[in-house]
Amino acid sequence: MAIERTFLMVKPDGVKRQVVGDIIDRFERRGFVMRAAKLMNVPRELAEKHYEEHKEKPFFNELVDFITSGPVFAMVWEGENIIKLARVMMGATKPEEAQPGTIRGDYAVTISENVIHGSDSPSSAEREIKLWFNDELV
Ligand code: RTP
Ligand code: MG
Repeated sequence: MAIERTFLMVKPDGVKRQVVGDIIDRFERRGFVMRAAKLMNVPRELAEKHYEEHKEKPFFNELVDFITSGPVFAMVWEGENIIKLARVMMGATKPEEAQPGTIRGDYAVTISENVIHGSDSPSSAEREIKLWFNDELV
């Protein structure tokens, strides 16, 4: 298994609830390495590009409204098999399927305000890292 990079983002609800430190701690304890990070307000155009795979879904506007509603903490993390393992650490999208011990299972009870985003495949990771960090990568 090769060393991978993934894009993770603490969503506005997670930043407001001050769980950024806990989330960083979980990934550091697992042995992953942070390669880039920034606290930022999300321009609507960036949010729409980020979630473009969902643009025909009924929840798209609500999703973009939510992601642009307050600062997010965007990050690039690196490690062995991190794309899949980060998704496991995040927990399922549906709150009733998010296991206790996962980030969403510990913090989220709704499908819309679910604390964290993580790339879902190598191609998404590559696209999202370029989209959010462009030339800023360390
Ligand atoms: P994310 O992209 O944010 O990491 O979440 P995900 O992969 O677990 O889920 P995805 O299917 O990509 O959906 C993106 C976000 O859209 C919201 N959603 N709402 N109302 C609904 O049925 C619904 N379905 C999805 C969620 O907030 C999800 O994180
Ligand atoms: Mg997704």
